[in-house]
Amino acid sequence: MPEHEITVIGAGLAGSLLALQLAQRGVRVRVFERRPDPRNVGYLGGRSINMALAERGLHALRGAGLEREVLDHAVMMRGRMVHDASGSERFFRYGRDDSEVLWSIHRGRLNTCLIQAAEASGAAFHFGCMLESADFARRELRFTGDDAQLRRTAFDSVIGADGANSTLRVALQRVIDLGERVESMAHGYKELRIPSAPNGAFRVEPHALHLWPRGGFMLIALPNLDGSFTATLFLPRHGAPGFDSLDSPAAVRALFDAEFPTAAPLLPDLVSEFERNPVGPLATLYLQRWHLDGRALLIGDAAHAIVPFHGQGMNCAFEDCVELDRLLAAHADTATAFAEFSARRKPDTDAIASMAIENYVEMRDAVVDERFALLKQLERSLAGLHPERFVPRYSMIMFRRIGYAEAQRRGQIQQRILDDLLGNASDLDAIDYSAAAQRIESELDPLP
Ligand code: FAD
Ligand code: 8R5
Repeated sequence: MPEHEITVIGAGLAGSLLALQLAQRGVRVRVFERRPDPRNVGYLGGRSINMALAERGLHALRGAGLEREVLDHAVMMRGRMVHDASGSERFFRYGRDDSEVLWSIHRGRLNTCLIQAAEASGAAFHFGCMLESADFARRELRFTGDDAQLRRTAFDSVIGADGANSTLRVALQRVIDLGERVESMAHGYKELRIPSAPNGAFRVEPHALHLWPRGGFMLIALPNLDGSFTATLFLPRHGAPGFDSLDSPAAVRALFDAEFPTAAPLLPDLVSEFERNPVGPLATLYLQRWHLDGRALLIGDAAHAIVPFHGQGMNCAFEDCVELDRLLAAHADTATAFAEFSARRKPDTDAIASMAIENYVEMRDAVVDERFALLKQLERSLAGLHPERFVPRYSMIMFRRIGYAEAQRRGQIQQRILDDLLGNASDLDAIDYSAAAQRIESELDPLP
């Protein structure tokens, strides 16, 4: 009997990492990607040029032997630089020290690096091949190429890593009910560029994620290696302020001059970029099923696209790859591996989906709230006093690999403890730290 082969749709972040992991174990793997080879034509992403890599994603890259290569081209972000409406800025560290930081990386470079490594390990890539449809009864995939010719190929098992608008998902939907539900936000986003200073230097602190929180909306910026930043405006689609009312250069200028006076001078091409760049969608995708026995499985955004506010879409997709590779290695039967993958991952992806939505509120307005600041300060003290048991939820998501669902559960316990301890107090002078210690000991096990 011929050796089982895995076919992957999409050479994006998850597809190319999975291909690398499988090829490293000697599994036969083919990848079909709609875009041309980024190594020949440059990266035609059309998506944000940089993104935040945290511990979950880093761990996956470490396992594949790529951590060094990726970090050599990353910018360390130690914390949030919050720019308030009055024009002053305040820095909030993300972790305990420089071992707990986020890394700003170039999407195209990372993707190319993964493709290169996967191919070198034996994975076969077919670029310019767009999946059109799938016939699961005949185990056949149909693609169109650059020449618009239809091509067919037989498959044993196919994995859909073809992103939020997955074609494999649409094909699966025709033969089984995936229980799909999409929750769209009323907000959208637009990317803008902060160029470097003429000498190539950064115009604002490079080692931070910059944040201009304004209650109902916000602007963020992540650093690039070349001294520039990619900024993103998150705003309601309708209303005032809202994308649909920003319909003239004067309206765009007025919003930035009024709300982001410290950012406006950093954005020389604001108006032309505003006209040129589209408003991106923000939505969460929930499916009840991700697989069809051993024939097909969805991973990454194709299975569970989330909103961006915790910077976990890629990190979570990379964690999918680690888990799937482990299960495929452990089970000779692909159907068992796919079923176990779905059962184990679903609670975790549901948890990060809801925690990502919550971080929008935290980013866009809670950072300026008094009680919120006190609770954060108290959280930091308790984390310092009880480092094995009391780890801020934010840190569990960004800097640990404990399951997202478990991080959410422990986070709820911690939030209750914090709320009870603070009560109605307006400072931390009367906090009962021994009562806190008792509750932490009894309600929170040491983290693994
Ligand atoms: P993708 O990376 O989207 O890859 C899908 C691939 O499939 C693409 O290459 C596509 O061309 C290909 N494809 C699609 N349809 C077909 C077809 N029919 N046939 C063949 N190929 C096809 N996450 C973070 O963790 N941190 C961040 O800071 C962060 N920032 C982001 C910024 C932006 C602007 C956006 C949009 C997302 C961001 N994310 C971030 C989320 C992250 O990009 C995604 O979660 C991640 O890319 C998911 O990986 P994926 O492989 O599932 O999908
Ligand atoms: N994605 C991110 C964080 C958390 C930062 C913090 C937030 C842009 C479309 Cl909005 C956002 C984070 O808590 O201080 N880490 O990484 C990435 C984010 O947005 C990305 C750049 C983005 C989709 C547009």
